[in-house]
Order: sequence, then C-alpha cells, then structure tokens
Amino acid sequence: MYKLSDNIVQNIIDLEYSRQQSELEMIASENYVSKDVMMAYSNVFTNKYSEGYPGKRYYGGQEYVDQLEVLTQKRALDMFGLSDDDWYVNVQPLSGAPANLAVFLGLLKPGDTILGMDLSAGGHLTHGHPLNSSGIYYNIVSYGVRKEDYLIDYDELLSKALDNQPKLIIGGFSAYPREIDWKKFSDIADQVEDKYGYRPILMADIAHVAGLIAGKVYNSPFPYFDVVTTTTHKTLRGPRGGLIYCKKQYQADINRGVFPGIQGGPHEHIIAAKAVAFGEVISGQFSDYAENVVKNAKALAEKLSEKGWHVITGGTDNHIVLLDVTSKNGSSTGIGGKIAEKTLETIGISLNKNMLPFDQRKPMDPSGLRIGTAAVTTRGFDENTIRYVAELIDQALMNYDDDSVLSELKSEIKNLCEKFPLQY
Ligand code: DSN
Repeated sequence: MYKLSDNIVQNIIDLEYSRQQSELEMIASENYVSKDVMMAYSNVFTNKYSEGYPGKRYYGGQEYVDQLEVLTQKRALDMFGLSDDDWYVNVQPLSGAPANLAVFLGLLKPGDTILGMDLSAGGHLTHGHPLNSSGIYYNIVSYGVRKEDYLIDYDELLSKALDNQPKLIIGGFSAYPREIDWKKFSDIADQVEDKYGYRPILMADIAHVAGLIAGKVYNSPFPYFDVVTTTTHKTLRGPRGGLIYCKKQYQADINRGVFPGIQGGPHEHIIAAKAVAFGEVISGQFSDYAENVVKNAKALAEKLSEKGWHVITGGTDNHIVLLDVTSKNGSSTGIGGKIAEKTLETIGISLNKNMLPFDQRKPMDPSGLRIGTAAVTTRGFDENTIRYVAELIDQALMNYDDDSVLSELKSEIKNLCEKFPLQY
C-alpha cells in the first residue's frame, strides 16, 4: 500500500489496518472492498467540481466526468438487469441516508404522510424516526412486526395505509432477518388507490440486501416499486456511497432532490470506485459470493440456536442474524446487548447491540445483537468456519466476566484471521 508522507495520519491508518487484519467485522452493514475498489477512489476526480448531470453541468472541464458518470449509471442498471427504457439511476448520493432524504425532498411536500417500518421493529432512522429529518419534516405513520413471530405485519401495514392515505410507503430495513414480500406492498398501494383515487409512491430501501438481490439470492422489489434506494458499501461491496433508482417518470424530481436539493458537487472520485464495484458485481462470480453470505448466515443462526440461544424469527433469509442475548436455554444470562457487544469486541469480533422488536430494555443496552456475514464471507469463510465462530461467540458470552477465557478466545480469533487475510 502507498505510504503517506504524513506519518501521524499514516500511523493511525496502519493501526486500523492491523485491527481489521486481526479481528472480525461482523457488523451487518460492513464489508471489505477489493483492492481495485479501494485504489479506484484515490484518483484525480477528487479535484473536480461537477454540479449538475451529464451534459448539463455548472462548470467547465466535464468531458471525462460525464463519461465516468454515464458508465457508472449503465453498470448500476445492468447489475439489477434494468433497462434504461423504464428505469433511471442517480449515482451521486453520498450515502444511504442522504439518498432517502433526496427522494423525500424530490417527491413530497413537508407535512406529507410517509408510512415506514418502525426503527424498533427493524426499520431505519430515515424511515421516520422523530429525531431524523424524515420524522421532523413529514407526518410519519409506522408499521411493525407481529408479536407471535416477529415477521412484518402486512395486515397492520394495509390498515394503516387505508386509514392514513400515505403519499409514500417505504419497504426496507436495517435489522430484519427475513424475506420481504414486495408484491404485497404493491397490492396495498392498489387498495389505497381504489379507496382514495391516488396510488402511494412505493420506495424500497435495499441498503442492506442490494448485493443479495444483485446476486439473485433475495427477492427483488424492482418489479413492484417506483423508487429504490441503496447504499453501495454493504452487501454490494463497493465504496461508501448511495444510489437512487426510479421509474423514468420520477427522474427530474429525483435529480432535483439530489442536486440542488441536498447536495452540491458530487464525489466523482467515489463514483469511479462505484463503477469498479458494479463491474465486479456484474462479473459473474458475485452471485457465488451472495449465495455464500446467506449460507453462512443460516449456518450461524443454526449453530447459535443449537447452543440454546434465541435467534429472532428462528433463522434468517439474508445476511443478518438477530440474537437475544438476555437468556440461553430459557435461563437469564444476566447480560444485555451492551455487555455482549463489549465482550465480543474484547475477543476481536466487532458487531452491534440492537433493539429487538417489543424490547423492554433501552437502546444503549438493549436485549439483542445484530450479527452479519457479508464481510467474513468476503474474507473467505465457509459454513464450517462460521460454525466455529458461533462456538467462540457462545463461549465468550457465557464467560463475559472471565478475563482468562476471553484472552484465549482472542488468540483463537487472531489465528483464524491469519488463515483468512485481507487482500491488501
Ligand atoms: N448504519 C447502517 C446500519 O448499520 O445498518 C444503516 O444506516
């Protein structure tokens, strides 16, 4: 790797590099980019201002910026098999949260009603949390999951849609381990239209599962939705960034929402890396990766269940396993998510504490952990390796107050990481 002449910054980067080499990233929203992707965003496009869109910019010198952005748009459509006769994609969003905000700004007026999944049920801050701009500027109605099985409550979704006449309905999540029935959203929008003569806009936020959808191992919302947003750095394994897909009729509004709505100059150097990442997705081997991510998550869920842990919904259909750490085999463990996260960090596994549906505990010390397999699968882990990781997680959580056991487990993780080094 290139070394900076600024030793102080280089030293901090080196420390983070060593941390990533010798510890496991199991935060469900993280991944390891390829060396090509990483190299692709260190380039001269960082010097360029290019407000506007290909062919319509506010500054000169845009010949190659336009080439780059058009290529990235083409690859972004190709990776989901979309035709530019029906679909448009804006590749400029800086990340997922601004992508969602740009959609709202482009398609809604302040005070309009949005129906989205509650954060505590697995939704996202930008789907209407009171402290997020979505919750501040729009009238938010939330749906959740059913108490009996923690699956999305489509009956509640329908009745809330019929009662509240939302302008926009969001499907998507940041902590939900199961498939989504995207068609049901479309049926619900039809019923709202029958009642009010207006069809709500359907927006899917596929930030977490975009790579699984591109790899054809998770259902796609594209046949049923009007707008689809995503990040590019989770299961898609690209640089940090966002995308907004929309049916052609919304193109002008979406573009206006991004620029001048919430962004100025796009980060074209990152757009170069998006293009490289999308090239990797299209390349053919990516579907094997996506399949392995899901296999690994299933194996992790199975092994943890076998050990007596309560895996929310009993398993997973994607890369996310939600675990209740407050009890094992029906007995209290005496810990919540805060200690569980810290304990696993101590042995070299990064993941995050997470509220569970209907959680009685507080967000800073909830009942759950969210565990993801996208990054470790990039590292080369197969199902046997992930079962071994499940054993280590189990032992760590059961010995959270025993420093000597934790220190042995830390060595095991370090040895494992040495067998599966990062590719840079
Ligand atoms: N922070 C991301 C996640 O962890 O799911 C979403 O914004």
